[in-house]
Amino acid sequence: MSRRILLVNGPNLNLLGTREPEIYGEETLADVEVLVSRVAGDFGLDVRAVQSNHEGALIDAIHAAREDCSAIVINPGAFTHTSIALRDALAGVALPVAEVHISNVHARESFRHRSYVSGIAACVVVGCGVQGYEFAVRRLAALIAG
Ligand code: CA2
Repeated sequence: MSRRILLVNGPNLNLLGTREPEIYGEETLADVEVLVSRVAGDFGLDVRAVQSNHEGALIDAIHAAREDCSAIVINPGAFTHTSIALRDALAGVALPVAEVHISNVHARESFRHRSYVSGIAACVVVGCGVQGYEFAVRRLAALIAG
């Protein structure tokens, strides 16, 4: 079995740490990728990190994970609330998925309360800041270990 996790960050998450620190904190996307790689490394897992502002590019990256990944950590950004195509891609690759949201989406606008991804996710981490990515990796590592 592959010892790799795919880390996917969706639209606008390339801006992490540059604006809205009161909602998303001060850490950058690069900080998140370092954190995820470090935690995954503790479990003997490596990480392929992808960020895109384009729905199709995210779907292509998810499809490619079938070849060489054993789990997916994804913050789908605003596509969480809109994209059946992203959900279908995640369901289609049949890998365990951890859905992460840095902010507590349930304490925000009602349009952020619905997730098309949660129904096919192995776990959902919401409102824990970027530490949520760490929790997601730990949970997936446990699931992969069986
Ligand atoms: O809380 C999360 O992680 C979200 O997935 C972030 C998305 C938002 O649309 C979801 O409802 C919840 C937005 C990401 C935008 O990130 C930015 C970070 C800094 C500055 C501007 C945008």
